[in-house]
Amino acid sequence: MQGKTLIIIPTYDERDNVTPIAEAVHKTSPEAHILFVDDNSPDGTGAVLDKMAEEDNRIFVHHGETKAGLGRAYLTGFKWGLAKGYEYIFEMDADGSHDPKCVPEFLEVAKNADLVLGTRYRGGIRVINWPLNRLLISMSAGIFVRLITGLPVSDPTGGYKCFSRRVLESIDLDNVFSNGYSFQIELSYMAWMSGWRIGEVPIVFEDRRAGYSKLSKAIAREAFFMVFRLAWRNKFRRRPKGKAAQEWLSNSEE
Ligand SMILES: Nc1nc2c(ncn2[C@@H]2O[C@H](COP(=O)(O)OP(=O)(O)O)[C@@H](O)[C@H]2O)c(=O)[nH]1
Ligand SMILES: [Mg+2]
Repeated sequence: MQGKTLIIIPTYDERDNVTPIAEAVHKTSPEAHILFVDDNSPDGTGAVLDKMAEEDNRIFVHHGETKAGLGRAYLTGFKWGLAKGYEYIFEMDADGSHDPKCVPEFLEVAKNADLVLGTRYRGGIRVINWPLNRLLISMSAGIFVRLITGLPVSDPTGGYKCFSRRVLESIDLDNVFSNGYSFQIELSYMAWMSGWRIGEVPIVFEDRRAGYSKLSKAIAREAFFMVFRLAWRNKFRRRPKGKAAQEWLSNSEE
């Protein structure tokens, strides 16, 4: 199963993180392939990645020209992964906040779900080393998203997730409009609205130890407005249409 798995890791100034993250992935998922999508990082991450890809045929690199945002990096990665025929396509941060040890667990849950989300907040709060205000914003964002859109997940802004290829094939990737935290919300929302089953895996999220965060207040603001835009696009209907809704309801009762 792992042989069909691709893990996409977007990078911007992550020179000291890329080697440890690839090693950690391959320690527990030796057959998984990794695609790094680097946006011409000023710190030279791209050159480190080229060397890694040269030495390990499970590692691939895509070089973007300029910093275009997390969402754009993932869309590039998704298209690459679909074209190469991978069955499971993951999103994972480069900075160690998403523990690669959980990959096999995501794949296990993916046997009965189409999209699997890592969750920091179901059954407790598992966030290490975040200032309280950041935690509160993140948790309130989750409640807000659920209220406005109906998306029934416990951590909609999380960025550790596993898509089955059928989910990505069903989404019009050229029409995804958001780029930061709302990119995560938008994709999960579109998958749910299409009637795909969503599973969750509890994860422990630890703030990065090396490098700096690239996600800003402007990106959080973007997410706030995008939630309304998404809901508006579906006329504020808070559940999938017709047959899809019934399937979802019967699954959620399991
Ligand atoms: N390719 C690319 N990667 C990005 C960009 N912005 C952020 N990233 C990567 O996305 C991941 C998450 O970003 P991070 O700064 O850790 O966000 P935070 O965890 O919310 O503080 C990291 O692997 C970053 O290197 C971007 O514009 N382009
Ligand atoms: Mg981070």
